[in-house]
Amino acid sequence: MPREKIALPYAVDHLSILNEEGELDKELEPEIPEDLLLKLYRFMVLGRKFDDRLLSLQRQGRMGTFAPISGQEAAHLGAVALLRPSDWFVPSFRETGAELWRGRSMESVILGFAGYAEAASVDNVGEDGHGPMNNMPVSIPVASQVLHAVGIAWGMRYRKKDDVAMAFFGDGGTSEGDFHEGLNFAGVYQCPVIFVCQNNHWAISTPREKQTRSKTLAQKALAYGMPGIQVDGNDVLAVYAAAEEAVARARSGEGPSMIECITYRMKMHTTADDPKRYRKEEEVAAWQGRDPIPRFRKYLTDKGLLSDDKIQEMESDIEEEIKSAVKRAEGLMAEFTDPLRMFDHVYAKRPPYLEAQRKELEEEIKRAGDEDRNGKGV
Ligand SMILES: Cc1ncc(C[n+]2csc(CCOP(=O)(O)OP(=O)(O)O)c2C)c(N)n1
Ligand SMILES: [Mg+2]
Repeated sequence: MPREKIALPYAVDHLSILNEEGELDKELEPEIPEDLLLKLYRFMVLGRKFDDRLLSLQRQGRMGTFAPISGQEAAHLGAVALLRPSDWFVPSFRETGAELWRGRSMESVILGFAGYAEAASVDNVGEDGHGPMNNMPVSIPVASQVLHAVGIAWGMRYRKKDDVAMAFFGDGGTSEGDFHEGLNFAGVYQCPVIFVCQNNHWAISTPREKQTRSKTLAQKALAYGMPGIQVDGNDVLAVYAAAEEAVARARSGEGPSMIECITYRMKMHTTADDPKRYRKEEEVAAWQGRDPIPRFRKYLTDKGLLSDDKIQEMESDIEEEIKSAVKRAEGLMAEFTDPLRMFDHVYAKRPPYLEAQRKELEEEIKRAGDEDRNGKGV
Protein backbone atom coordinates (compact mmCIF):
# COMPACT_ATOMS: atom_id res chain seq x y z
CA MET A 1 0.00 0.00 0.00
CA PRO A 2 2.37 2.64 -1.21
CA ARG A 3 1.98 6.35 -1.31
CA GLU A 4 2.21 7.22 -4.99
CA LYS A 5 1.46 9.95 -7.49
CA ILE A 6 -1.91 9.27 -9.06
CA ALA A 7 -2.35 12.47 -11.05
CA LEU A 8 0.39 13.24 -13.52
CA PRO A 9 2.18 16.56 -13.04
CA TYR A 10 0.05 19.19 -14.65
CA ALA A 11 1.46 21.70 -17.09
CA VAL A 12 0.06 24.82 -18.67
CA ASP A 13 1.34 26.09 -22.03
CA HIS A 14 2.04 29.76 -22.66
CA LEU A 15 1.59 30.77 -26.30
CA SER A 16 3.14 33.80 -27.97
CA ILE A 17 3.41 34.16 -31.76
CA LEU A 18 3.99 37.86 -32.39
CA ASN A 19 6.34 39.48 -29.88
CA GLU A 20 6.36 43.04 -28.60
CA GLU A 21 8.39 44.19 -31.60
CA GLY A 22 5.96 42.58 -34.01
CA GLU A 23 8.39 39.77 -34.88
CA LEU A 24 6.76 36.55 -35.91
CA ASP A 25 7.35 32.93 -34.91
CA LYS A 26 6.76 31.53 -38.39
CA GLU A 27 6.26 27.96 -37.13
CA LEU A 28 3.29 29.00 -35.02
CA GLU A 29 1.67 31.48 -37.43
CA PRO A 30 -2.05 30.65 -37.75
CA GLU A 31 -3.63 30.57 -41.19
CA ILE A 32 -5.91 33.57 -41.28
CA PRO A 33 -7.40 34.83 -44.55
CA GLU A 34 -6.18 38.29 -45.56
CA ASP A 35 -9.59 39.95 -45.35
CA LEU A 36 -10.06 38.59 -41.84
CA LEU A 37 -6.62 39.88 -40.79
CA LEU A 38 -7.50 43.34 -42.06
CA LYS A 39 -10.92 43.21 -40.43
CA LEU A 40 -9.28 42.29 -37.12
CA TYR A 41 -6.91 45.24 -37.39
CA ARG A 42 -9.74 47.58 -38.31
CA PHE A 43 -11.80 46.55 -35.30
CA MET A 44 -8.82 46.86 -32.97
CA VAL A 45 -8.28 50.44 -34.14
CA LEU A 46 -12.02 51.14 -34.02
CA GLY A 47 -12.17 49.74 -30.46
CA ARG A 48 -9.30 52.01 -29.37
CA LYS A 49 -10.60 55.16 -31.04
CA PHE A 50 -14.16 54.55 -29.86
CA ASP A 51 -12.84 54.09 -26.31
CA ASP A 52 -11.04 57.44 -26.50
CA ARG A 53 -14.18 59.13 -27.81
CA LEU A 54 -16.39 57.58 -25.11
CA LEU A 55 -14.00 58.80 -22.44
CA SER A 56 -14.13 62.38 -23.68
CA LEU A 57 -17.94 62.23 -23.95
CA GLN A 58 -18.10 60.96 -20.38
CA ARG A 59 -15.79 63.74 -19.18
CA GLN A 60 -18.05 66.28 -20.88
CA GLY A 61 -21.09 64.85 -19.09
CA ARG A 62 -22.59 63.51 -22.33
CA MET A 63 -22.28 59.84 -21.35
CA GLY A 64 -22.51 57.71 -18.21
CA THR A 65 -19.99 55.43 -16.55
CA PHE A 66 -18.30 52.86 -18.75
CA ALA A 67 -15.47 50.32 -18.64
CA PRO A 68 -12.67 51.22 -21.08
CA ILE A 69 -11.06 48.48 -23.16
CA SER A 70 -7.85 50.19 -24.31
CA GLY A 71 -4.99 47.67 -24.31
CA GLN A 72 -7.33 44.68 -24.34
CA GLU A 73 -8.51 44.82 -27.97
CA ALA A 74 -6.54 41.77 -29.11
CA ALA A 75 -7.60 39.69 -26.10
CA HIS A 76 -11.29 39.79 -26.95
CA LEU A 77 -11.30 40.40 -30.72
CA GLY A 78 -8.85 37.56 -31.41
CA ALA A 79 -11.23 35.14 -29.69
CA VAL A 80 -14.62 36.37 -30.88
CA ALA A 81 -13.35 36.28 -34.49
CA LEU A 82 -13.75 32.50 -34.38
CA LEU A 83 -17.48 32.58 -33.73
CA ARG A 84 -20.16 32.05 -36.35
CA PRO A 85 -23.26 34.28 -36.16
CA SER A 86 -25.28 31.42 -34.65
CA ASP A 87 -22.70 30.81 -31.90
CA TRP A 88 -23.34 32.49 -28.58
CA PHE A 89 -21.28 35.49 -27.51
CA VAL A 90 -21.55 35.99 -23.75
CA PRO A 91 -19.69 39.13 -22.63
CA SER A 92 -18.92 40.72 -19.29
CA PHE A 93 -18.57 44.51 -19.57
CA ARG A 94 -15.08 44.98 -21.05
CA GLU A 95 -15.49 43.57 -24.53
CA THR A 96 -16.78 46.57 -26.48
CA GLY A 97 -14.56 45.67 -29.46
CA ALA A 98 -16.13 42.21 -29.60
CA GLU A 99 -19.63 43.67 -29.26
CA LEU A 100 -19.04 45.85 -32.31
CA TRP A 101 -17.58 42.83 -34.14
CA ARG A 102 -20.79 40.95 -33.40
CA GLY A 103 -22.88 43.65 -35.02
CA ARG A 104 -23.84 45.88 -32.12
CA SER A 105 -23.97 49.49 -33.29
CA MET A 106 -21.87 52.20 -31.68
CA GLU A 107 -25.00 54.20 -30.92
CA SER A 108 -26.43 51.24 -29.02
CA VAL A 109 -23.24 51.10 -26.91
CA ILE A 110 -23.38 54.85 -26.25
CA LEU A 111 -27.07 54.73 -25.34
CA GLY A 112 -26.48 51.73 -23.07
CA PHE A 113 -23.72 53.42 -21.11
CA ALA A 114 -25.72 56.64 -21.03
CA GLY A 115 -28.52 54.77 -19.27
CA TYR A 116 -31.05 54.47 -22.11
CA ALA A 117 -31.61 50.77 -21.68
CA GLU A 118 -34.55 50.35 -24.06
CA ALA A 119 -32.94 52.35 -26.85
CA ALA A 120 -29.74 50.39 -26.41
CA SER A 121 -31.28 46.90 -26.36
CA VAL A 122 -28.77 44.73 -28.17
CA ASP A 123 -29.46 45.10 -31.86
CA ASN A 124 -28.86 41.57 -32.96
CA VAL A 125 -28.11 42.65 -36.47
CA GLY A 126 -25.98 40.40 -38.56
CA GLU A 127 -23.52 41.63 -41.10
CA ASP A 128 -23.19 40.70 -44.76
CA GLY A 129 -26.69 39.23 -44.61
CA HIS A 130 -25.59 36.59 -42.12
CA GLY A 131 -28.81 37.02 -40.21
CA PRO A 132 -29.22 37.57 -36.53
CA MET A 133 -26.35 36.84 -34.22
CA ASN A 134 -26.72 35.20 -30.85
CA ASN A 135 -25.39 37.86 -28.54
CA MET A 136 -26.03 38.22 -24.84
CA PRO A 137 -26.11 41.67 -23.26
CA VAL A 138 -23.39 43.13 -21.06
CA SER A 139 -23.31 41.50 -17.62
CA ILE A 140 -22.31 43.62 -14.64
CA PRO A 141 -22.52 41.09 -11.75
CA VAL A 142 -18.99 39.68 -11.94
CA ALA A 143 -18.83 36.15 -13.43
CA SER A 144 -22.61 35.67 -13.44
CA GLN A 145 -22.43 35.37 -17.24
CA VAL A 146 -20.22 32.28 -16.91
CA LEU A 147 -23.27 30.35 -15.72
CA HIS A 148 -25.40 31.73 -18.52
CA ALA A 149 -22.84 30.61 -21.10
CA VAL A 150 -22.67 27.13 -19.61
CA GLY A 151 -26.46 26.83 -19.58
CA ILE A 152 -26.63 27.94 -23.21
CA ALA A 153 -23.87 25.50 -24.19
CA TRP A 154 -25.62 22.68 -22.34
CA GLY A 155 -28.76 23.57 -24.31
CA MET A 156 -26.80 23.38 -27.59
CA ARG A 157 -25.53 19.93 -26.65
CA TYR A 158 -28.98 18.76 -25.56
CA ARG A 159 -30.41 19.91 -28.90
CA LYS A 160 -27.55 18.25 -30.76
CA LYS A 161 -26.49 21.53 -32.41
CA ASP A 162 -22.88 22.30 -33.18
CA ASP A 163 -23.06 25.90 -32.02
CA VAL A 164 -20.78 26.91 -29.18
CA ALA A 165 -20.87 29.54 -26.43
CA MET A 166 -17.95 31.83 -25.61
CA ALA A 167 -17.90 33.46 -22.18
CA PHE A 168 -15.68 36.39 -21.26
CA PHE A 169 -14.64 37.39 -17.75
CA GLY A 170 -11.72 38.98 -15.92
CA ASP A 171 -9.02 37.81 -13.52
CA GLY A 172 -11.25 38.91 -10.64
CA GLY A 173 -14.07 36.79 -12.04
CA THR A 174 -12.07 33.62 -11.34
CA SER A 175 -12.53 34.15 -7.60
CA GLU A 176 -16.31 34.05 -7.87
CA GLY A 177 -18.35 30.96 -7.02
CA ASP A 178 -20.17 31.32 -10.35
CA PHE A 179 -16.90 30.76 -12.20
CA HIS A 180 -16.16 27.52 -10.33
CA GLU A 181 -19.71 26.20 -10.56
CA GLY A 182 -19.78 27.02 -14.25
CA LEU A 183 -16.50 25.29 -15.06
CA ASN A 184 -17.41 22.28 -12.97
CA PHE A 185 -20.77 21.81 -14.69
CA ALA A 186 -19.22 22.37 -18.13
CA GLY A 187 -16.55 19.76 -17.40
CA VAL A 188 -18.95 17.15 -16.06
CA TYR A 189 -21.46 17.59 -18.90
CA GLN A 190 -18.88 18.34 -21.60
CA CYS A 191 -20.62 21.52 -22.65
CA PRO A 192 -19.43 23.21 -25.87
CA VAL A 193 -18.18 26.38 -24.19
CA ILE A 194 -14.97 28.41 -24.37
CA PHE A 195 -14.05 30.36 -21.26
CA VAL A 196 -11.98 33.43 -22.14
CA CYS A 197 -10.34 35.16 -19.20
CA GLN A 198 -9.01 38.63 -19.89
CA ASN A 199 -6.37 38.74 -17.17
CA ASN A 200 -5.68 42.48 -17.18
CA HIS A 201 -3.83 42.30 -13.84
CA TRP A 202 -6.36 44.32 -11.88
CA ALA A 203 -9.86 43.84 -10.48
CA ILE A 204 -10.60 47.49 -9.75
CA SER A 205 -7.83 48.11 -7.15
CA THR A 206 -7.09 44.45 -6.33
CA PRO A 207 -3.89 43.33 -8.06
CA ARG A 208 -3.53 39.93 -9.69
CA GLU A 209 -1.16 38.72 -6.89
CA LYS A 210 -3.89 39.25 -4.31
CA GLN A 211 -6.55 37.59 -6.46
CA THR A 212 -5.17 34.07 -6.14
CA ARG A 213 -2.08 32.19 -5.03
CA SER A 214 -2.27 30.08 -8.25
CA LYS A 215 0.66 30.63 -10.59
CA THR A 216 -1.65 30.90 -13.60
CA LEU A 217 -5.38 31.33 -13.95
CA ALA A 218 -5.41 28.82 -16.81
CA GLN A 219 -4.48 26.00 -14.44
CA LYS A 220 -7.84 26.33 -12.72
CA ALA A 221 -9.36 24.71 -15.82
CA LEU A 222 -7.31 21.54 -15.22
CA ALA A 223 -9.03 20.91 -11.90
CA TYR A 224 -12.33 20.77 -13.77
CA GLY A 225 -11.06 18.30 -16.34
CA MET A 226 -10.61 20.61 -19.30
CA PRO A 227 -7.59 22.06 -21.11
CA GLY A 228 -6.36 25.45 -19.98
CA ILE A 229 -3.85 27.54 -21.92
CA GLN A 230 -2.23 30.90 -21.21
CA VAL A 231 -1.57 33.19 -24.15
CA ASP A 232 -0.04 36.60 -24.69
CA GLY A 233 -3.34 38.45 -24.81
CA ASN A 234 -1.73 41.44 -26.53
CA ASP A 235 -0.79 39.18 -29.42
CA VAL A 236 -3.88 38.80 -31.55
CA LEU A 237 -2.38 35.86 -33.44
CA ALA A 238 -1.80 33.88 -30.23
CA VAL A 239 -5.33 34.60 -29.00
CA TYR A 240 -6.74 33.58 -32.38
CA ALA A 241 -4.70 30.35 -32.51
CA ALA A 242 -5.76 29.28 -29.01
CA ALA A 243 -9.40 30.16 -29.68
CA GLU A 244 -9.30 28.25 -32.98
CA GLU A 245 -8.28 25.06 -31.14
CA ALA A 246 -10.82 25.60 -28.37
CA VAL A 247 -13.72 26.34 -30.72
CA ALA A 248 -12.89 23.28 -32.86
CA ARG A 249 -12.83 21.13 -29.73
CA ALA A 250 -16.17 22.44 -28.51
CA ARG A 251 -17.81 22.12 -31.94
CA SER A 252 -16.72 18.54 -32.41
CA GLY A 253 -18.12 17.41 -29.04
CA GLU A 254 -14.81 17.34 -27.17
CA GLY A 255 -16.04 19.69 -24.48
CA PRO A 256 -14.99 22.97 -22.87
CA SER A 257 -11.64 24.78 -22.65
CA MET A 258 -10.29 27.85 -20.96
CA ILE A 259 -7.96 30.50 -22.38
CA GLU A 260 -6.18 32.95 -20.09
CA CYS A 261 -5.19 36.07 -22.04
CA ILE A 262 -2.40 38.02 -20.39
CA THR A 263 -3.18 41.65 -21.04
CA TYR A 264 -3.40 45.00 -19.31
CA ARG A 265 -6.06 47.61 -18.70
CA MET A 266 -4.39 50.82 -19.90
CA LYS A 267 -7.10 53.16 -18.61
CA MET A 268 -9.21 53.28 -15.44
CA HIS A 269 -11.42 50.40 -14.24
CA THR A 270 -14.44 52.50 -15.05
CA THR A 271 -14.77 56.23 -15.47
CA ALA A 272 -15.74 56.28 -11.77
CA ASP A 273 -12.25 55.53 -10.41
CA ASP A 274 -8.74 56.95 -10.49
CA PRO A 275 -6.10 54.24 -11.03
CA LYS A 276 -3.29 56.57 -9.94
CA ARG A 277 -4.50 55.91 -6.39
CA TYR A 278 -3.54 52.24 -6.51
CA ARG A 279 -1.02 51.52 -9.28
CA LYS A 280 2.32 52.90 -10.37
CA GLU A 281 2.90 54.99 -13.47
CA GLU A 282 5.95 52.84 -14.31
CA GLU A 283 3.76 49.76 -14.53
CA VAL A 284 1.46 51.46 -17.02
CA ALA A 285 4.44 52.76 -19.00
CA ALA A 286 5.91 49.25 -19.26
CA TRP A 287 2.65 47.95 -20.71
CA GLN A 288 2.49 50.82 -23.18
CA GLY A 289 5.43 49.12 -24.88
CA ARG A 290 3.39 45.93 -25.22
CA ASP A 291 0.48 47.58 -27.00
CA PRO A 292 -1.35 45.02 -29.20
CA ILE A 293 -2.02 47.45 -32.06
CA PRO A 294 1.48 48.59 -33.27
CA ARG A 295 2.84 45.03 -33.30
CA PHE A 296 -0.08 43.76 -35.36
CA ARG A 297 0.30 46.77 -37.66
CA LYS A 298 3.96 45.84 -38.20
CA TYR A 299 3.01 42.25 -38.97
CA LEU A 300 0.45 43.37 -41.55
CA THR A 301 2.81 45.93 -43.06
CA ASP A 302 5.58 43.29 -43.32
CA LYS A 303 3.08 41.05 -45.08
CA GLY A 304 2.33 43.84 -47.56
CA LEU A 305 -1.31 44.11 -46.45
CA LEU A 306 -1.04 47.60 -45.00
CA SER A 307 0.72 50.77 -46.09
CA ASP A 308 0.90 54.24 -44.57
CA ASP A 309 -1.74 55.47 -47.01
CA LYS A 310 -4.09 52.59 -46.24
CA ILE A 311 -3.65 53.13 -42.51
CA GLN A 312 -4.38 56.83 -42.90
CA GLU A 313 -7.49 56.15 -44.97
CA MET A 314 -8.76 53.52 -42.52
CA GLU A 315 -8.24 55.83 -39.57
CA SER A 316 -10.09 58.75 -41.07
CA ASP A 317 -12.98 56.46 -42.12
CA ILE A 318 -13.19 55.17 -38.56
CA GLU A 319 -13.17 58.69 -37.13
CA GLU A 320 -16.01 59.66 -39.46
CA GLU A 321 -18.01 56.57 -38.46
CA ILE A 322 -17.58 57.38 -34.77
CA LYS A 323 -18.57 61.00 -35.32
CA SER A 324 -21.82 60.12 -37.05
CA ALA A 325 -22.63 57.39 -34.49
CA VAL A 326 -22.28 59.93 -31.66
CA LYS A 327 -24.55 62.29 -33.55
CA ARG A 328 -27.20 59.61 -34.06
CA ALA A 329 -26.96 58.48 -30.43
CA GLU A 330 -27.43 62.01 -29.12
CA GLY A 331 -30.44 62.46 -31.38
CA LEU A 332 -31.97 59.27 -30.00
CA MET A 333 -31.26 60.35 -26.43
CA ALA A 334 -33.42 63.42 -26.95
CA GLU A 335 -36.26 61.19 -28.19
CA PHE A 336 -36.00 58.89 -25.21
CA THR A 337 -35.90 61.61 -22.58
CA ASP A 338 -39.25 61.32 -20.87
CA PRO A 339 -39.10 61.79 -17.07
CA LEU A 340 -42.10 59.49 -16.61
CA ARG A 341 -39.96 56.55 -17.71
CA MET A 342 -38.29 56.52 -14.31
CA PHE A 343 -41.40 54.82 -12.93
CA ASP A 344 -41.17 51.92 -15.35
CA HIS A 345 -39.45 48.57 -14.85
CA VAL A 346 -39.05 48.70 -11.07
CA TYR A 347 -42.22 46.84 -10.09
CA ALA A 348 -44.30 44.48 -12.22
CA LYS A 349 -47.32 46.16 -10.65
CA ARG A 350 -46.66 49.71 -9.51
CA PRO A 351 -47.52 50.25 -5.80
CA PRO A 352 -50.19 52.90 -5.08
CA TYR A 353 -47.76 55.47 -3.63
CA LEU A 354 -45.61 55.35 -6.81
CA GLU A 355 -48.73 55.47 -8.94
CA ALA A 356 -49.71 58.66 -7.11
CA GLN A 357 -46.24 60.17 -7.59
CA ARG A 358 -46.31 59.31 -11.27
CA LYS A 359 -49.70 60.96 -11.67
CA GLU A 360 -48.50 64.06 -9.83
CA LEU A 361 -45.43 64.35 -12.07
CA GLU A 362 -47.53 63.79 -15.16
CA GLU A 363 -49.83 66.67 -14.17
CA GLU A 364 -46.84 68.84 -13.31
CA ILE A 365 -45.28 68.24 -16.73
CA LYS A 366 -48.58 68.99 -18.43
CA ARG A 367 -49.04 72.19 -16.41
CA ALA A 368 -45.48 73.32 -17.16
CA GLY A 369 -46.07 72.63 -20.84
CA ASP A 370 -49.31 74.61 -20.84
CA GLU A 371 -47.67 77.53 -19.04
CA ASP A 372 -44.83 77.39 -21.47
CA ARG A 373 -47.21 77.50 -24.39
CA ASN A 374 -49.11 80.37 -22.77
CA GLY A 375 -45.90 82.33 -22.58
CA LYS A 376 -45.48 82.17 -18.80
CA GLY A 377 -42.42 79.97 -18.92
CA VAL A 378 -41.32 77.59 -16.16
C1 LIG B 1 -20.77 40.02 -7.91
C2 LIG B 1 -20.12 41.37 -8.01
N1 LIG B 1 -19.29 41.76 -7.04
C3 LIG B 1 -18.67 42.96 -7.10
C4 LIG B 1 -18.92 43.79 -8.18
C5 LIG B 1 -18.20 45.15 -8.29
N2 LIG B 1 -17.17 44.99 -9.32
C6 LIG B 1 -17.41 45.42 -10.58
S1 LIG B 1 -16.13 45.04 -11.59
C7 LIG B 1 -15.24 44.38 -10.34
C8 LIG B 1 -13.86 43.82 -10.60
C9 LIG B 1 -13.82 42.88 -11.74
O1 LIG B 1 -12.49 42.54 -12.00
P1 LIG B 1 -12.14 41.55 -13.15
O2 LIG B 1 -12.99 40.34 -13.06
O3 LIG B 1 -10.68 41.35 -13.12
O4 LIG B 1 -12.59 42.31 -14.48
P2 LIG B 1 -12.05 43.70 -15.05
O5 LIG B 1 -12.91 44.77 -14.43
O6 LIG B 1 -10.64 43.84 -14.66
O7 LIG B 1 -12.26 43.61 -16.51
C10 LIG B 1 -15.94 44.41 -9.15
C11 LIG B 1 -15.45 43.89 -7.88
C12 LIG B 1 -19.82 43.36 -9.17
N3 LIG B 1 -20.10 44.08 -10.24
N4 LIG B 1 -20.39 42.13 -9.07
MG1 LIG C 1 -9.23 42.34 -14.23
